Amino acid sequence: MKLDVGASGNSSTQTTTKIVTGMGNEGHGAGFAVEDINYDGQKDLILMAYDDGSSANSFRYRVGYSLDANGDVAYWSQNYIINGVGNMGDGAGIALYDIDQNGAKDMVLMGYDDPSGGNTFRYIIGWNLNGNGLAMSWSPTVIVNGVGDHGQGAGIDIRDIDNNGFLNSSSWHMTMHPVSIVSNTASFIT
Ligand SMILES: [Ca+2]
Ligand SMILES: [Ca+2]
Ligand SMILES: [Ca+2]
Ligand SMILES: [Ca+2]
Repeated sequence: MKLDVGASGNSSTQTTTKIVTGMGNEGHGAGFAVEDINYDGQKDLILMAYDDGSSANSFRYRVGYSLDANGDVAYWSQNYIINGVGNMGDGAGIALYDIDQNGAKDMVLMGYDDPSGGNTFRYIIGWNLNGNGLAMSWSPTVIVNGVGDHGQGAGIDIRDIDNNGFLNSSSWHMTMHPVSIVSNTASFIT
């Protein structure tokens, strides 16, 4: 973890490498997010792996609470396992945002699915995480056209890209790297 990164991307200090036990034997991608999951004023770290089961894949994650300036956490949650979005993946990502703006964070898990032929971005939304990092309900899988037949990684972010007053409207935008942008409305996914 690099600390105090400047405009040049350089950092005068960085932590030692942190090694955390994984959540399976084979993976098709991984991601992380930093948010205050239990609303105690301290940031928490979510580590996610897109586990490659012999057939269906699964998302696996755990929450590390109270991330400190050394990059250490106070304690970890148990591992949570969520059904994946296909059998093969070329990358995966996680993003947290209160999409439906009800005060509780929502979690988007994305797998860049790799069937033979064209790939697809596939994501599910876990609505309204509790303090343990568990979603109250999950959306169906949403499938978005991919950007090629094979990939070597993928990621996801949620931003108000066109600055259309995100907080005052129902529209939201999700970027799936490298180039696919999904615009959506909260009403579409509730
Ligand atoms: Ca916290
Ligand atoms: Ca598999
Ligand atoms: Ca929410
Ligand atoms: Ca493919």
